[in-house]
Amino acid sequence: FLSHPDHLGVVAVGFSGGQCKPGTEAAPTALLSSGLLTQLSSDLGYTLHHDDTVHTYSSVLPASDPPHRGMKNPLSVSRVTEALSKQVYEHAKEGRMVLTLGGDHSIAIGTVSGVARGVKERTNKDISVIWVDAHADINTPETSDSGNVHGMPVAFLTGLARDEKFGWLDETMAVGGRLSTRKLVYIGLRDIDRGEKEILRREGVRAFSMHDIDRHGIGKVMDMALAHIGADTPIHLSFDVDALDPQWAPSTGTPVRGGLTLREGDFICECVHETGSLVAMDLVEVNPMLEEQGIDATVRAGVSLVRCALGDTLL
Ligand code: B3U
Ligand code: MN
Ligand code: MN
Repeated sequence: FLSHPDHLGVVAVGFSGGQCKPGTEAAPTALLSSGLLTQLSSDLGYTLHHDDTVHTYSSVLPASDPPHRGMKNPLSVSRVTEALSKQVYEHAKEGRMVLTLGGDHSIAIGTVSGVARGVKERTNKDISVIWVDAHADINTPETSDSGNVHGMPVAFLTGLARDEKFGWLDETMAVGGRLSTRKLVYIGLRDIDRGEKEILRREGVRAFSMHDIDRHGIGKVMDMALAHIGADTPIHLSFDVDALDPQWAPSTGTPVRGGLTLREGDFICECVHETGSLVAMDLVEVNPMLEEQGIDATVRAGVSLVRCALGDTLL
């Protein structure tokens, strides 16, 4: 699905307004200074398209941003994801693979809509999204207890939630940027709000929880997840580092015990790479400020996941 599979667009997003803990805005710098991009170009042979900037979108951030329908920082999230959606779209429409380094998971409103639109325009195909996360991030403003928009991106991307402050998203969806709930697969879930469970059930979303992984093993789960997506479908992998067990990724805003091992996370990424259908990856929710001891581990885990998704093989 890529006209330039060895060309990689990289967008570094220093944004943490989708949740309340400062620190995720520092993740791109931490990931980049660990040498991630050098590894992708030297070891894996990608030609990089990167502006050497960690974007903070300060020029579009509003002076005041009061809560709206319970959402915190609604206008900031909207403006940042609007700008990000355009950046990602520019890479996707050129037929490049796109890597976005977050930032909290609210930024996926920008990445998934931008990739979906770019891929649709170029290939007339709808993307599938593999959402690897401890959480389903499918709250609507009304079902959310926290008001944090990083718990809502999937609801906005699928049109289950709409808001006038996100008017740009309606326009982007109208030109191919919408995600169907049928084209969405979750892996790693273990902390779902009551309202989210109802949405997942009602919409019949394909979801593999930690229970499913314990029962079948990650190998079988990946077979089932990829079978649901089907061959010949471009895949966007949105990887929340909190899908990993806190043992492997402690430096994240809402860690939940009982998660994936690093090897299981890497395996998911390797399987997605093997399909040859990967068009974009997000790595989100790394928070280098949270746990002194865990910084190195979480950043290293993130680097490993990206390398595996982009084609680093064991042998
Ligand atoms: N479902 C909860 C918690 C949460 C979602 N995403 C993260 N945490 N990282 C909420 O706030 O919507
Ligand atoms: Mn998430
Ligand atoms: Mn999460």
